[in-house]
Amino acid sequence: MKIDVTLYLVTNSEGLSLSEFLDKIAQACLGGVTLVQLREKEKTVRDYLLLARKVKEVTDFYHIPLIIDDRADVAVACGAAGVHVGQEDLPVWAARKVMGDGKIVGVSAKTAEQAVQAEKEGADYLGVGAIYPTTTKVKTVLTPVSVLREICRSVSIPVAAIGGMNEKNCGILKGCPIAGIAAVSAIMKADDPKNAAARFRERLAGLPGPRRA
Ligand code: TZP
Ligand code: MG
Repeated sequence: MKIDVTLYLVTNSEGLSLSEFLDKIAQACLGGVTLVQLREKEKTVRDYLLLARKVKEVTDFYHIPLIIDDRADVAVACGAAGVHVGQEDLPVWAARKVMGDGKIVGVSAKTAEQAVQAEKEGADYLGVGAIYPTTTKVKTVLTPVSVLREICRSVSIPVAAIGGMNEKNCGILKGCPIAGIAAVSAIMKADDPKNAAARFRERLAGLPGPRRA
């Protein structure tokens, strides 16, 4: 399955009404994000599914694939394009079994060993970070750019860098063979997410490592 992680929006609905949240996602799609992940840590699984169905209407409208964080069951139930799992979630092989072969399984990896293992088990892409400190609620530690490079060299699936990334600091990854960048705050907290995503895309176009989208 072809996956474009060039500019990967990871959502955060905190502090937003439902309509504000859906509108931010729609604006980000208009601005040029290539993939959207619904990421909710506080909701019941039932509310997560309800929200996923609403978000999917938006992403479908813009023909952008939707990935569900953590929960393969929610991903299947809402008809999402895939699921994203971390090192403490369903193992990759199990997520693949639930999702089926035609769907996307993304994985968070912090070391080359985890990356290689994830690829072996059937991951379609990797999220690697946090590259910079982040204000988004997440259990993570910083990943040096040297490790990001090592991970990119160790696998043949696309790698997206995540964590504190924005249009101004993404230059640090110039020449690094990532396939793209994932961001929460840089887009979700922008007053104009369409413009934020569009500017980010422009900066990324000037950053080519050997990209593997
Ligand atoms: N995984 C590693 S850092 C992070 C996740 C989900 C959060 C990134 O959020 P932001 O706001 O783009 O720093
Ligand atoms: Mg997770």
